[in-house]
Amino acid sequence: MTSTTPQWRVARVDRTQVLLLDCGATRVERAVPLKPGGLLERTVGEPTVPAVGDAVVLADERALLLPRRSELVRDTADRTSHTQVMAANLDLALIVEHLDPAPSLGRIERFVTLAWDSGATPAVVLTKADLHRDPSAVVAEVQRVAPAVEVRSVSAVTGEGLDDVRALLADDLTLVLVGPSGAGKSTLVNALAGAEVMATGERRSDGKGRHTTTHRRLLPLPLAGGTAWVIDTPGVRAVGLVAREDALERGFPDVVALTQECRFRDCQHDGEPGCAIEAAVADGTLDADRLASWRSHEREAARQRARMSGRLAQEIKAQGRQHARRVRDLKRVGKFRR
Ligand SMILES: Nc1nc2c(ncn2[C@@H]2O[C@H](COP(=O)(O)OP(=O)(O)OP(=O)(O)O)[C@@H](O)[C@H]2O)c(=O)[nH]1
Ligand SMILES: [Mg+2]
Ligand SMILES: [Zn+2]
Repeated sequence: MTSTTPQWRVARVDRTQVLLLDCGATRVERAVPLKPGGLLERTVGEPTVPAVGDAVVLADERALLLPRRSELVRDTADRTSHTQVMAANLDLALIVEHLDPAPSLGRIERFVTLAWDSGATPAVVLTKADLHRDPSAVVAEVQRVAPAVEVRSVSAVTGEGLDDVRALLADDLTLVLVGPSGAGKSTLVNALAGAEVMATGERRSDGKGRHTTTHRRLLPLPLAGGTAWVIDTPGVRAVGLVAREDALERGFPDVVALTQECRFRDCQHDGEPGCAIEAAVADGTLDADRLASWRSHEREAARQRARMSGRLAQEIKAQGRQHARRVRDLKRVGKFRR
């Protein structure tokens, strides 16, 4: 084992407690109660809501969260600007979609942007290859919306493509699986582990109940040369974007390269002369849908950023009001005394 793995990591988060996993030799699990509000103390900074994958030190029976080296954050589409940390301390984000029914290219694009923003490397895994006539055609289609990202197809039924996914893993690497419900995330985890470590959506013979994943979970994943750490997550349909500009640039390198060829640096790609984007759409080099995605990602991320700063501004204003009230009260007391 390498020495970089922290001994304790958050394996599951519930309302009132977290389950810690000893990632050293023992693999012992241990429940630790949370503070009110589901918070856990940190070694640095205010207490925070823990995320699966967080590294923890236990000191005098107290659990302290260590700083995160990466986190996958999505917008929960709340009225307020609440965001949710889906997983922490990741190296690889496997974006899992089924080949049949057809994968959602829009969702893949969004997850690619989120993954680049998280600090992890995205890769796309298209499952249920056994149900599709021509997986390589879909791989090529997905590759177009995910340039510079590994795209693989697998079948948990035939085992086809599993080695291609294993090739992305390494000792001590942490990966998360994200994608819609029924994509086959838990099935893929089991296939990689070579054992049934997660319950899957297999319909029971009595036709009752489906074992969809309800909690995010960190598990050890034994490899030929070591152990990787895998985080399985419940399916998500919609992916709210929270992204910095550089994440968008990494998700859309094809579009960004073109913008650099526009005549004007601040080109809005809206009828300006010498616009390389419009020229590329006209000659078919750039897909109009791809351009539309890029524009909508930019708008959404900008909106999310504005909401975030709006909330921050509101908090500061509220603090200011409180302060003003206090000053007023003090003055009133002062007047009263005089
Ligand atoms: N034919 C076929 N079926 C698959 C494959 N992988 C998964 N399935 C089936 O797809 C269904 C859903 O699989 P799960 O692994 O539970 O899907 P999931 O992504 O974990 O779903 P959630 O936990 O709800 O997010 C199950 O019935 C699996 O047996 C595959 O490669 N081929
Ligand atoms: Mg699952
Ligand atoms: Zn332009």
